[in-house]
Amino acid sequence: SPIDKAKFVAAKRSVDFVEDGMRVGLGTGSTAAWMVRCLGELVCEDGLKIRGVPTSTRTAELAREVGIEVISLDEARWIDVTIDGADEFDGNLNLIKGGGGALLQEKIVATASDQMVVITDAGKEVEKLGAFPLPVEVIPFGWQTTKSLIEELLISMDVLGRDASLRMNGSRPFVTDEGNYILDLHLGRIGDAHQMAMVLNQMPGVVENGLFIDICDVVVVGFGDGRVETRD
Ligand code: DER
Repeated sequence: SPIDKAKFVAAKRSVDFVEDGMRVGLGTGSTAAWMVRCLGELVCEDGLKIRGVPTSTRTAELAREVGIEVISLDEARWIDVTIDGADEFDGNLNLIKGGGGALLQEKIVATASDQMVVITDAGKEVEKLGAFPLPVEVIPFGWQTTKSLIEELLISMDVLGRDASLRMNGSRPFVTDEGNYILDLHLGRIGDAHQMAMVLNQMPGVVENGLFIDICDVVVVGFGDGRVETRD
């Protein structure tokens, strides 16, 4: 499909940021999966020497499958470049991430990197963040109280919508790699993303949120016709 083509060409271009000897943060999601496959080819066919730091168990599995040496963030200590997807990005390269439920490890790995490169199809570019539901990772203990407190807090915030919903996996709550739950906030439009990110993480029970503010350095945008544009 045109969207798959767009994701593939963005992923293919993004591996230009990877050099021999690098520690590479490996993102999560369908676009990042293309990037992992492209890197695997370079490792197996061109002898590219890299160590991959995955942002989810499923990315770790795929990386091993395609022949990439996987190490933990603790072993890597620091990362040269992280390549990951996003659900939305705006003109300041601020992001909403977490559609795939890996936002906690993704944000930790991205923050521990010299450079963060985001790869997306063109449909992810927005004027204002918030049309995509904002994922918030919460510990399971007291999650309904946390949800109510967040909805109450949102009343005083510059947003269009204030509903939060527990992300489900079939008939049970979705559980993250760390064993936490995710609340998706249906905000419609976030007036001040920096403030929203700060305020949410002050809430007891909240582990992390999907707003990536001042973290992304470059966005590589793929189009259905095979074109690629870079935003930095
Ligand atoms: O969960 C995530 O943050 C993923 O990177 C997601 O936002 C992008 O997934 P996609 O590449 O499958 O659209």
